[in-house]
Amino acid sequence: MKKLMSLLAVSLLAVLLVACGGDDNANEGQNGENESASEGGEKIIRAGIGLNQNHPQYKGLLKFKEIVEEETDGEITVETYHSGQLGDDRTMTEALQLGTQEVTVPSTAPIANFVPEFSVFDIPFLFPSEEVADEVLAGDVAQDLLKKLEEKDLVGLAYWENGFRDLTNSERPVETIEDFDGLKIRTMENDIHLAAFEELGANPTPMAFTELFTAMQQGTVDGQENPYATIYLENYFEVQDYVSDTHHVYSPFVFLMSKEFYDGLSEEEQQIVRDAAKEAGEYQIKLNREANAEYLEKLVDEGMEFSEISDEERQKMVDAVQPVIEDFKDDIGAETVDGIMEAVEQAQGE
Ligand code: KDG
Repeated sequence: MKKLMSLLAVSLLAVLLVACGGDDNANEGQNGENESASEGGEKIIRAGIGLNQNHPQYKGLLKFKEIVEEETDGEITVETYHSGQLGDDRTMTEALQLGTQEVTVPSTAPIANFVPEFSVFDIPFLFPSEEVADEVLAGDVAQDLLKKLEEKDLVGLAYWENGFRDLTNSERPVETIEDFDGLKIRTMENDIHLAAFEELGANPTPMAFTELFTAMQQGTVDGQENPYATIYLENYFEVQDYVSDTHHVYSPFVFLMSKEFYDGLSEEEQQIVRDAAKEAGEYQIKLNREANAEYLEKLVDEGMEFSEISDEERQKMVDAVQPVIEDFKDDIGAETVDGIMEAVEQAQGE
């Protein structure tokens, strides 16, 4: 009953927002008074994300809008929504399945609730670098995973980048594995993340991104983990004191489209949205890496205390979470785990 009420509340909010045409600046000229994804032949893409308008993810979405509207001479228009205006990663993905929204770009972690194989990317310490991640995500195993989404009425058009995730908290500096002890850490809604932080000695709790800032502000959780760009651009330095370069997971984003909407496009339009998602993705990843390189310093300027994790301590963390891989291998699918791990080794030239 509670889930139905919250889904109804989110849908009502989403409809109200769409009726108002979303982010006024980005959706100028939109009449907004439409409930369906097409108006008099013109097709409308309602694209929503959880992060705010300053994040490279939103800049990527605006680039997608620019390309699609240009390439289709306005036959397809894109309305963009940020900061969870249309809901959180799970409710927006469900909206794509229902056909009440056309695009969202969640992390792989919440997508695993729809296609379990996507949890492979949330195996801690899987990717040693962004370069290796790029090569693996462009590879056959990762590209085939995108096709699995169609079984769930979703179309995966491209991988974008959230990035390497780092820990913040308001209790104490985290430099050793012992420092995790009992910390109440918010994780994304993903069982592997929960299990990994339990193995590290923390007390993890899954939570939607849209609830995170308030939870830290009210002390419901002590900390969280996200890339530096998100920590800075979402102002987490206002409610967190310590940041550590745990780099414990590399999070890809997946550019998702509603299959119902995609199937309703002409072949030419399908190619345009596919190419646009890729091109805008390359642009987003470039901005994202510049942001993540720049924002740690800004976090320290804002008063956060930075702790560098030594290789020795990081190895202890890597060892501590190894059981998680064996525990979840069957849930994810052994073929997918072996395929991605092999691709990581090949990309590292081993
Ligand atoms: O827009 C994407 C966000 O909603 C989410 O994926 C961010 O990494 C994230 C988190 O911690 O939930």
